[in-house]
Amino acid sequence: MTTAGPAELLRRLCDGTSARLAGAELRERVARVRADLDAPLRVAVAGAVSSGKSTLVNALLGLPVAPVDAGECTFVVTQYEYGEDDGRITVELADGGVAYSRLLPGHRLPSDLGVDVARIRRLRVALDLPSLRTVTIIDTPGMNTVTAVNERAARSMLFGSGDEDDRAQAMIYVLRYVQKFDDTTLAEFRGLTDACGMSCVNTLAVLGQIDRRGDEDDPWPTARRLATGGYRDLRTSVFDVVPVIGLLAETARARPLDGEEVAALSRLAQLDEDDLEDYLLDMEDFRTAPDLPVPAEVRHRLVERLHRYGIRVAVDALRRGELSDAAALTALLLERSGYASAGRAATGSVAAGLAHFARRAEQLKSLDAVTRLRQIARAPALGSDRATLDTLAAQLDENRPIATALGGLRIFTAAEALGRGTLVLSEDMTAELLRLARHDDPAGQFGLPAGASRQEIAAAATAATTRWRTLAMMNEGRTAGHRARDVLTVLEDIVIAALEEDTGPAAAAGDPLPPVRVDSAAIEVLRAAPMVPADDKRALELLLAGTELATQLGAPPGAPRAEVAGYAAALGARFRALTHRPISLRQRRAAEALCDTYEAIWSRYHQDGAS
Ligand SMILES: Nc1nc2c(ncn2[C@@H]2O[C@H](COP(=O)(O)OP(=O)(O)O)[C@@H](O)[C@H]2O)c(=O)[nH]1
Ligand SMILES: [Mg+2]
Repeated sequence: MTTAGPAELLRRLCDGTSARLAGAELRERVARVRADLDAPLRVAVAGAVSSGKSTLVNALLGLPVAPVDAGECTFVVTQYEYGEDDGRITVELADGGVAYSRLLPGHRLPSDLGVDVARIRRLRVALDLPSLRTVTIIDTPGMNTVTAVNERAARSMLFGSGDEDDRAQAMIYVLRYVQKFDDTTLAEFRGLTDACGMSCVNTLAVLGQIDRRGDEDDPWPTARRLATGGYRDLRTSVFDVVPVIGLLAETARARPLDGEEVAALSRLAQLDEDDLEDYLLDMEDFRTAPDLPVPAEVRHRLVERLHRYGIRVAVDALRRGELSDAAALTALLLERSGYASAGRAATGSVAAGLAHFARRAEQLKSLDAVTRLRQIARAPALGSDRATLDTLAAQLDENRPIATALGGLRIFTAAEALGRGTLVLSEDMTAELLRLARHDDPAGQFGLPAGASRQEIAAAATAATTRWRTLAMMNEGRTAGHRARDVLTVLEDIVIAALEEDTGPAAAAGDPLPPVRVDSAAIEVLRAAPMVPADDKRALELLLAGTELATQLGAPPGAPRAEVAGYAAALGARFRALTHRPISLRQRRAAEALCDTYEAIWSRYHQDGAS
């Protein structure tokens, strides 16, 4: 089970390919894929102009670095990445040139970089933040329409160039003021994620500025309802839909209120409640009213940092005498921003979504690397380079060992196919697949409570395998069939893992299980085939010779049922891999017959063992 991870396999593939390529340009492209596997995951924050992207970026970084609202830099793609030389800015120019600059004191981007903005392709800002060791955050200029753009144009707008190598590997998409998800919004959103190569495994949708929605005192109940509905509508395109008040998160995490501002809020808290409420109805009134006991300039800052809801939250708490100091106020604002959800839930908040990306960084980078390597393999090339690229393509073919070894990525590929419509599923199986893709722990993957036992997990996974095996068989030879097989294989791995951990002393040996009847004609076909690996031939000989089920499968005599089932599942998977190799139709039929035999043993004894 614990073989080299997908990223490691891809690193080796890149190295092997580079070593054989003669063309410098091709070698360079492969080298970039390789380098990105070792670099932090690139997460782009995208969305319409003024949706609150830069505000959210500041909250994510915990620094007031991204310029909000005005300023030229807001039109430039800005990448915040880990670097020990904190504050260094690399200005990448459209013509390939590079210039350097530095952040201003207090971690602020200067409004003038000494270069005409039109010439800038991208800014890279180095920050010495531990959180950036796993993810790089990209602030994007945003766009106001997503319709009728081609892929390249969509990507250039988002990531600064249509270049595949600059593409983000995950995306946080900020939606503003969506009161409901109508069909046009949904279609646009799906079109955009598709064009950017994003899917439900690497896209998080954020409902921003929820404090500006509606006119209730507490915007949260509506926001949560909207997010839940949004997830239902967007679930095949996004991993989660989370509400946040980016402004409060930014204030709490990146620019806490100073003494003057806290004092001003205390003075406002002493005013008559209704009077203050009247002023707050119109932010412009509040800012400019001549008769308030706080300087207009400070009020202006309060509006900028807290806006109406934040001011109300702070003033209410101060009135009730709940805030002892500025730190308590910051904590309250952070809590009300909804930035982080309670506990360590994988879903429900921006912080949880980002942590989820960080945990899956290796897998998401691998997914991106596979896509890019497939593209490179299709590039025009001559002579030996053509042969090298063809080999690369063959190794990435979805039926080959490397793709099969990409483990849990297979769930992601299936989830992507679901989003693209190449895999069509019933409501139940859609939910099942998305749960598998969304959760990291087996219990969560099967919708079981967190403390579910291995037996419960094995039982749920086994029940799921039945559904996916049927689907795979109904779609044999088609994309949907391949994807269903992918899911099936992952489910079987989960069953095996749950069973393996279960074969402790408690699982005592019972009476030997009766031998299974074998299809000797099929076995002979495979034993005669040169393509069949020696190990598999040996497994076939055991199947013929064994006098009890355990020894037929190569397990110790008298092995417990659960263990026998595990052996059968592993053998079933091996012979299924064989059906994907270039063998004759007759050989394929034989391999399939053996798969069926092993799978039948596995489902019979596993289910007995679980009940
Ligand atoms: N009330 C409120 N205002 C916000 C929020 N997030 C951003 N803003 C304001 O919206 C404006 C645009 O924000 P900005 O981050 O520059 O948007 P961008 O163009 O998407 O980068 C700024 O004035 C922000 O202060 C929020 O959660 N609540
Ligand atoms: Mg911005």
